[in-house]
Amino acid sequence: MLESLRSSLQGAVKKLLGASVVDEAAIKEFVRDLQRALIQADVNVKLVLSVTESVQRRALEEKPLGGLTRKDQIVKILYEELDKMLGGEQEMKLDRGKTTVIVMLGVQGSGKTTTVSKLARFYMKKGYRVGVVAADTFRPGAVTQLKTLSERIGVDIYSDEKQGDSIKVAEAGKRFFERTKNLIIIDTAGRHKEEKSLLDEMTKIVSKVKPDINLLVVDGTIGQQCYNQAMAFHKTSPVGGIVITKLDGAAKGGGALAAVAATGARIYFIGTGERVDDLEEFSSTRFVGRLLGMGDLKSLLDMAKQLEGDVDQKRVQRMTSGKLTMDDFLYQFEQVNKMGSLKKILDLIPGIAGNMKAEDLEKAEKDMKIWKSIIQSMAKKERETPEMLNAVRIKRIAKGSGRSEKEVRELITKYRQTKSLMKASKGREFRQMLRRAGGQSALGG
Ligand SMILES: Nc1nc2c(ncn2[C@@H]2O[C@H](COP(=O)(O)OP(=O)(O)OP(=O)(O)O)[C@@H](O)[C@H]2O)c(=O)[nH]1
Ligand SMILES: [Mg+2]
Repeated sequence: MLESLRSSLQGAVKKLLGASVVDEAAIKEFVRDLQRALIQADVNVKLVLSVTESVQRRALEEKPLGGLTRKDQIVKILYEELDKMLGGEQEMKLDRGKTTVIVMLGVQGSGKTTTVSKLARFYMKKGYRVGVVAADTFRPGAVTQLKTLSERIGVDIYSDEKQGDSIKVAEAGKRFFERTKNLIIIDTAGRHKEEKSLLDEMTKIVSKVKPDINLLVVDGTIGQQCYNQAMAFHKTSPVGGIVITKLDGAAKGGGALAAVAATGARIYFIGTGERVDDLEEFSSTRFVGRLLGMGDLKSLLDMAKQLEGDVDQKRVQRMTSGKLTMDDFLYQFEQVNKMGSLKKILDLIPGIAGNMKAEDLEKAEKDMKIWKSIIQSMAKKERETPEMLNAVRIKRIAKGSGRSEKEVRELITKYRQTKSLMKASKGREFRQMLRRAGGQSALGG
């Protein structure tokens, strides 16, 4: 899917990762490569410029998060900006406890009927009781098409070939399934090429059938031209979402996605082929991850967010003023450890390697676990004033935590070193570490 966009984006990233230095010139070249890739995929030029401008600005300004190299950071920025361009997370939520009625809308040949059966299959697999309604009374053969598809997937269908009024069929179908199904999907005729009559039709159906969700089906092969359809729909449909079809092999698919997202409409699904299983719930995060050929982007971004939001200000103030309790000590190592986990996720991504060595990380993680159990066996006043830890107390703590006295002593040594380091540098080191971890705002700059 979107092969050419994928390969050109990956090419740009590879080039960046292979550069010997990441200076302004390299960043600008990277940005030019991105522009070329996106424009080729029919992403609107203005949009391309605004996205790449953000990438460039952030790449030049932002300091890498702890444990990340500058290159990693730039790839992360690209992720985030593409994710934003495609609208972020936007799942279609159904309430199993009630009957949800979905009406499909869209111009001729956009893929409505196919998508009805794809959706039916998708939700049947999730255990929904689904019924579909053949309310396209306009095109000869439309009912037969839906019947054939429905038979193939074993979904119940309501149709009435003697009824020529599509709205009557839709209403009757809704009534027919209302009590036995919890999801009713209504296929409609797509006779209109232009937006106005499509919207008029939609308004009519919506006012009569009162669906819970309107789904506009747009053909992804038309690229950024999707914008107008999606915009008109988004403005008039408060309960709507969009399905973009034919993204398999569509050279302009990237443009279609970006154009629809730019309207603020939610992209719920994408169609990726003619078969009934060729439907995917759209998650821009997952999608961008695949586009860039990288690992679990979502966990990466979550982790980065956590690092950014997690700094405990009071504690930092206390620590950097030269006081340090055992809990503070543990906290500090936990922060470092989080960066370690971030590194692990980054390692899933081919071509990216952070600064930390794997063995170091493993050891730190192991130490942390041991220290945690030891500190948990200390009395509250011992944690607050570790200076009072004498031989007797050490013995007791070792016993309580199931650790050796040697390990307890090691912890205390490490604690002392950290404390004197903090004192000597007035907490500068720790501040720096947190800053690298993205805690600037919590530290006031
Ligand atoms: N490659 C590909 N083809 C698709 C996809 N979705 C639909 N199609 C094809 O597009 C054509 C039109 O699909 P339909 O589902 O009949 O479209 P429609 O909107 O119901 O058309 P009308 O009822 O005439 O308005 C069919 O040949 C489908 O097989 C998709 O995701 N990928
Ligand atoms: Mg149809």
